[in-house]
Parts: sequence; C-alpha cells; structure tokens
Amino acid sequence: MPFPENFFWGGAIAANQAEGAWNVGGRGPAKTDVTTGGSYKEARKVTWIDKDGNPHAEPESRRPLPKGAHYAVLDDFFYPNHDAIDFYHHYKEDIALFAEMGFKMFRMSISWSRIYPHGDENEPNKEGIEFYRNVFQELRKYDIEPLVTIWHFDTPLYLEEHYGGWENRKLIDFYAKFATTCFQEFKGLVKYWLTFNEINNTVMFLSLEQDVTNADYQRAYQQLHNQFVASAKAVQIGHAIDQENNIGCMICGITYYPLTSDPKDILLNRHNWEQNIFYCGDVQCRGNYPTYAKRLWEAHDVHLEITPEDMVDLDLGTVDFYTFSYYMSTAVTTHENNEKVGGNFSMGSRNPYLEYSDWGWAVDPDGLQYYLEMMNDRYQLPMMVVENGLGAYDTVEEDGSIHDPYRIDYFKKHVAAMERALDHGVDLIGYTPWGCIDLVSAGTGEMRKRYGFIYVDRDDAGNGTFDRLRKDSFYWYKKLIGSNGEELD
Ligand code: P53
Repeated sequence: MPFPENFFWGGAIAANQAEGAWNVGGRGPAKTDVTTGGSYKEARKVTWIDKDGNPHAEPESRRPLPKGAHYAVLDDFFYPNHDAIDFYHHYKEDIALFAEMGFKMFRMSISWSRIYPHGDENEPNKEGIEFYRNVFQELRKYDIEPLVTIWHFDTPLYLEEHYGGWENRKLIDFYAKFATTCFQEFKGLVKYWLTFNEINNTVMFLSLEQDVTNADYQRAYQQLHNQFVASAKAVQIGHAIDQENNIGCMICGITYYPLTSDPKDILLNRHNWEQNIFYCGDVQCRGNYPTYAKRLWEAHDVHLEITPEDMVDLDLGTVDFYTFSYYMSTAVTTHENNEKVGGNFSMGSRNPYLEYSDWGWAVDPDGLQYYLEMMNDRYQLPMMVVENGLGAYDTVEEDGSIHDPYRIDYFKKHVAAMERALDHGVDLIGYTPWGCIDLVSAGTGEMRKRYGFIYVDRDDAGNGTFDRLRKDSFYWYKKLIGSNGEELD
C-alpha cells in the first residue's frame, strides 16, 4: 500500500476564481476584477482609464500603469471573476459534495481584499472574517482539513494603485498584518497554510511578455525578494501564534527537459531549473539565496535592495513543507530548428514523446514523478501536490450526465506516478487536484476550460444557473479515495 493511511486526498480552488461576490460583504476589488475574459489565443485584458479620461483595454502586463491612470471596470466588457462560480453563496452545497467524494483536505485561499478591502486599513472587515470562519466550520463538520493559501494572485487593487504593488517594501508589512489577522482569527480551525501561490511565476512567465527589458527583471526580482521576506515573516508569526501551524511554500512546478543531448542544451536546461524553479524553493526552504542567484541577477543587471534584517527573516522563516502545482513539462534547446509549443502559458519546444492538451499543455505523468523525487531529495521536507488536473471541454448530456474519460485517464496516470514516487521513498503527504469544482481559468478567464469533478452551469458570456452536476470523474475519484488510492480503474 503505497499511500499512507492518513494521506490528504482532496481538491483545490482559489478565492478570486471561485467566490464571485466581488463587491459583496465589504470586499474591495483586486486586479482580477478589472481583468476581462480571454481564450487560448487571445490574452485577457486589463481595463483602465488614463489621466485624460480615455478608456483602455490592454493585455495583462506586470508593468505599472502610466502616470495618472487608474484601473476601472468599463461597460462593454465582461469580467468573469466578478461572479465566478458564486462559491460565496454555494459553499455549503459544494462542501457537501466534497464530503460525498470523501475529501480529507480542501485547499482554498483567502481573498485579501475581503479581509482588508484596501490593504492598508488598521481594522479588518468583520464580514469577511465571518465568511471564512463559516467556511472553515463547515469543512470541520465533515472532518475536512482546510489548507489555506494566504495569497493567490489577488493583491488588493488599492495597494497596486497607491503603493505600486509588490515592488514597494511597504507591502511586506501590509501582508504580515493580513497574515497575522488570519492566524489569529482562524486559530484552531486552520493548521495548514501556504504563504504565496506559485511565487515563481513572477520571473518564470516574464519571458511570455513582449520586449522584456532588464528593468522588468529588476522589478520582478525585487517583487520576489519582498514576497520572500513577507513569506518568512508570516512563517514566524504563524508559528508564534500557534505551534500547531504547518506553513508551506507553493511553487509552479514545471519539469524542464533538454530537447537534445547537446551539452549546451543540458546546461541551458539546468539554468532554467535554477531561474524558474529552484530559486524560490531554495530561498523559502533553505533560508538563504543560492550561489547561482548572483549569476541570475548579473545576467539582467539586477541590483536588489536587501537589508541585513531581511536576511535574518529569511533564515528564521523557512517553511515546514514543500508544495507545488503540476500540469506539464517543457523542453528547452539552444537549437533553432524545432517546433515551438506556443500554448497558453506553455512555452518551449514540442516534445515528440508527449501529447498536448487542448490548451497546449504537455501531458506528462513521468514528469511528476521526476519532480517529486528531485525535490524530495533537494529539501527533505514533506511534500504535497496541491494542483494537478486537465483543463478540458465537457459536454452535458440530455440526462445531465457528463462523461469525461479523458480526465479520468489523466488522473489515473498521475496518481500512478505519485505511487511510484512514494514507492521510492518520497515523503508525499497530500494531493489536492485543481479546480475540483469547475471555476474561472486564471490564464484565460474561461469557464469552458474545465477541471472539475463537479460541473458548474455557467458559460463564458455569464449565462447559466450555477447548478452543480456530478461528472463521471466524481464517482471515479470517490472510489479512489475510498480505497486510499488502490482502485485506479
Ligand atoms: P489555468 C499557468 C501555468 C501553470 C499554472 O491554470 C498556472 C498558470 C497561470 O494560468 O496557474 C495555476 O486556470 C494557478 C491557478 C490556475 C491553474 O494553475 O490557466 O495556481 O490559479 O487556475 C490552472 O488553466
């Protein structure tokens, strides 16, 4: 029996992609609330008004707005995160369905701007706290352990506009205050926390933007440093408030391969691991910058503002466990002649040994095994796969059933990969597949890119009843959990 007895089977969502109720209960807006829908080929747009009052809609970018401009919700645009799947009003029904599948763990995030609408207030918004307390209590009713992401891509819009976002060191203290409120208010209800979702995206996905300059790298690495310090402070505060707290990091886990055996490709591959994957995990798990950091910074003429106290914080605030998302692998090469993938947020060269999803993501269960074995050896910490799954088009039959054998097949192969890793001694303690209930895609803003075991009746134009339906994969996952990973078929 490879899966340990108390293995955390479950599922995962994030506040901004599921809750909706974007302006209900005193919540302030986040950047996702001024972000439109998009598709595989068409990037989501962020809407804003310039200093002369002219409206703009431009592809999402990490660059700040021009001087005097401000983000705005404009008529004529659809903002899918505003209502999302209305988890805010459906959480009881949804948690009952999770319990029916036998979930032991449920990963969710707390919307910062529900707790601090602007982010810099002195007092938190009581209604926001009440909402999450109710959700946690509902989970406890079914013995489902919450795993809470403190930040999942949703910095309050006010902090973005008035402080310039994470580039500004003041965000460290605002975040620390937000985290402190969460640890205090939810003490006894929540014991597993993640400080930042896919913290490495900031640098990893920079290359997807156009005309990336050294100034962009400078900003990205400084933002990351500020988030590292914020994370390390949160770990220390969380431990001080409750010794029972387990606080982890969360890395976007993409497995990198060299496309050829050319030593230049092997080296390029290693450097990709360092810049895109190891860099963040090394700081958060080891409490210090790795030696290759200097090389990464020098490559883009990056000069970071790092105080001596920051280094003390990083050292004292290392995480208790390592978590990551895993959807795909990617192949890199120094050679020109090869087919590029060009998928949605997926880069690199086409790997001839793999199949690709409808959104251009390489389906690669061996890559998950590789990642688990490598990271377990690197950090020797307990690990969780906190996102994994297949975004796919689903069809509802006339009788309301949804046949998704493609999804079941994807999960079977990835569960088998985890089993092999466990067999090899990897300390894997949990698995929370992404979008266990359909939700708004982060990358494209689509509803039609569905991940769930549970279908939500909602489309890309904002139509639908929000009704929940069980897919075939719902029954498959229920059986898998019931047999603690034994019954794959
Ligand atoms: P969507 C890109 C590549 C890998 C993971 O992604 C990513 C992204 C960003 O789109 O993000 C994570 O919704 C993220 C979730 C997100 C999920 O993967 O684009 O933590 O918020 O929904 C899947 O299909």
